[in-house]
Amino acid sequence: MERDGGVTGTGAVRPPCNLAGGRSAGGFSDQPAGRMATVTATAEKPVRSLIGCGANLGCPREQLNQAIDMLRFMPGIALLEVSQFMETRPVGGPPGQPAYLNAACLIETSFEPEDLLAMLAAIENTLDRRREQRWGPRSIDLDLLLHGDRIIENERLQLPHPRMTTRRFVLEPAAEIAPDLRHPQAGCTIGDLLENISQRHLHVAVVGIPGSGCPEVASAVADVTLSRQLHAPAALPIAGGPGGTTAEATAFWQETLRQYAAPLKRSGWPGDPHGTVTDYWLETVRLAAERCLAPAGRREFLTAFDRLAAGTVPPHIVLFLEVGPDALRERISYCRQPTRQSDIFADLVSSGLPENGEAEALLALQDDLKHCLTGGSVPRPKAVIRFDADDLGRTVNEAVAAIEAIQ
Ligand code: A4P
Ligand code: MG
Repeated sequence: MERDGGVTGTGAVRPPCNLAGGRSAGGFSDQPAGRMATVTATAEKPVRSLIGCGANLGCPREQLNQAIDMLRFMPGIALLEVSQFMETRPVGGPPGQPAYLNAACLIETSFEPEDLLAMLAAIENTLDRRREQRWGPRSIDLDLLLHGDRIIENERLQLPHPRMTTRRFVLEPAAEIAPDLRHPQAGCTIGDLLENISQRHLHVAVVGIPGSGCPEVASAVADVTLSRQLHAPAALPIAGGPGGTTAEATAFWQETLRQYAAPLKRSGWPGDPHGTVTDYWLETVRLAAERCLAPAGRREFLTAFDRLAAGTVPPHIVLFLEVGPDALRERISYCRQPTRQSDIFADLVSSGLPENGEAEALLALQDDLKHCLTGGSVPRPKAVIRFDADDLGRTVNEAVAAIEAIQ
């Protein structure tokens, strides 16, 4: 990859000049840059980046305009579009925060996404951004939502932005300026993502292996959103489930599939605006059966699966709970105690606790689910949000926030 020259910012921040918000465009600027970053444009050709902006402290409109002007005059960045500003209810974080003002910007740049993120952080710092509390009130927040079709996951940067697919405060302004921009993981456009969360009766599936907390998280989300709840109709026998070549095993998995598919039938699906929260996904049954059955039985099962799945309502949103090996083993040990006081993680018990506390069978299924939801070949739900499910309380809060963001 060719480096096309360093860009060193030294100039002063321009005063706000677009107090009403609204569309604006600009070319690659030759103005002196703000005093904020030393970066190098390294991508071979410019890509389009989508930036989400939010503020709910100080003078949000002024801060948004200042941030946008800093982007406008940043060498190496072409500001193509700016959305209108939208007042939104705070999602997540401490209660009693002021309302947010949110917006989106479409830029074109040759900067690498890591450099761009550093520049956004520098703009935030210039505008007195304090980081005292996650999702706490802020003078300005600039999130890198999309950067071409780049998919990045490391400690500093996640691309696409991991929480954008259910956030109306992100998707509405973004769809105003870039409805046709593609989200590389969802495999659809920003406009499609907005339409996806605007269904009259949403189907939200909380997905994970037994012991990841799906029933618990699904109940909390359903309670907060006044949604209908559908629980897995039967246990998923992961460890020691019937397998092999026997007709009995194939019949067992087909019956389990039938039970799981029945409540999701298109024909009986409600149309009211409250939505449905399920604590299972039909694909989990397929993956579990595929692990258990021998090739002949698997083929027969998959034929039945395709026929039944076609008549069901797939989830619009998947909340995928990923539990780590240590937390899972701890939960298995807890469930083994005859004197335990609560029926938390009861799905682990009913799915047949793995022998000797070994969690490998479950973790292998979790890997299959992850592959399916992040890179597999099956048609994926448009909105998939992953959660580290080791701390159940935190998972509940974050899952509820992800669904509240739809409003
Ligand atoms: N980071 C990783 N990937 C990215 C990315 N694609 N873009 C890292 C930006 N930052 C990314 O961010 C925390 C860390 O995320 C950074 O160190 C960066 O390296 P932060 O801005 O310091 O803190 P934060 O914004 O509080 O955390 P987070 O988790 O990014 O929050 P979100 O998801 O940005 O949500 N409600 C309304 N109505 N409107 C809002 O704008 N915003 C939030 C913040 C919550 N509720 C809101 C709104
Ligand atoms: Mg942020």
